[in-house]
Amino acid sequence: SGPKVAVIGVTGAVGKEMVNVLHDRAFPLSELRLFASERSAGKTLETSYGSKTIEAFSVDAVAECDIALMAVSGDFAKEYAPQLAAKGVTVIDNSSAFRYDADKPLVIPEINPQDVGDARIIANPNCTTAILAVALWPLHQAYGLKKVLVSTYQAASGAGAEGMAELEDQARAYLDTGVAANKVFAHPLPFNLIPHIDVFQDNGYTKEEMKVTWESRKIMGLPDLALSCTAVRIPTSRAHAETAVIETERPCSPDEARAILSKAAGVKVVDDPAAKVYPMPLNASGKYDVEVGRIRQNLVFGDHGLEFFVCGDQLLKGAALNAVQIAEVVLEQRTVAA
Ligand code: 2RA
Repeated sequence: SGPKVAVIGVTGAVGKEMVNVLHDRAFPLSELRLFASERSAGKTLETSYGSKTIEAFSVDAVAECDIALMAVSGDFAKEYAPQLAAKGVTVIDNSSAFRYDADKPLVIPEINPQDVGDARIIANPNCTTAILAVALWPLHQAYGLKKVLVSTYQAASGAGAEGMAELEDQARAYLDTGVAANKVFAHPLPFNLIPHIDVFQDNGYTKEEMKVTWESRKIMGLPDLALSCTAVRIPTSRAHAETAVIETERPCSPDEARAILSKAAGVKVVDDPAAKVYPMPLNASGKYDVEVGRIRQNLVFGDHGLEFFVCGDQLLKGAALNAVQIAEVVLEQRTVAA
């Protein structure tokens, strides 16, 4: 009686995690179908649901399902998500294709589940935005956000399974030969960092950086929020880290902020610097909650400012988990299965 669910792009890093998360959260599906390109069709994938055969994507085949989780390129999503929606499928899309369309909700369930409404296409945010916003939102509710300055330290997984593989291959090659050839990233990543993610815009920011501004505004319903970001790729595997400095409308304190964040959904406070306890990508990997620590009064904004460090699994809260949480919201809000 539960919905039939399709995962499209199941051979990618995010697609695989979508299947794991559906199973781990016991999503009440009646059938799970896995789709990828012709190249992977017919292959068997070992999943938490057992061995499953991958099907070639076609609109007609996916239209037999009620919900489709898409982990594909923006171009693919632009072409096919509307066709699936027209056939009654609820599409949750991980690409950036629809995030900025005024008539398509962009949702983080801890923040704006009400925006799902009766939309047939729901956009999943960029990983960097999701990990940041889930920590910013409770602080906004308590203090009112005035300005936000963000710096990111982003894992190789943001560039997909190929990015993770390139980091490992390059690290080995670099140690063996002193040379690391790069294909996925603009430069060698091991023992380096690259202040360049996605394409440069006319204003000097990269698209990745602008995504954090545009998406945070839309999700939190703060169209004029002053937020800027510098996004940097670093040689970690699958958890993004970010520093945020916030200026607040009302006075704030680190102790109170810690108490607020400890009660916030999707957030775990990890903050005992004296014991060397703070968020780190290795510890945040594989976790659903984003970890927040190094919470302190910001030196520039004084009692109207805080500074903190947040780490979150790029493939989970940054992608697959948030997508499955949106599907859960859809089920709470409407009947999707016949
Ligand atoms: C990255 N934000 O880390 C991108 C992936 N969505 O490259």
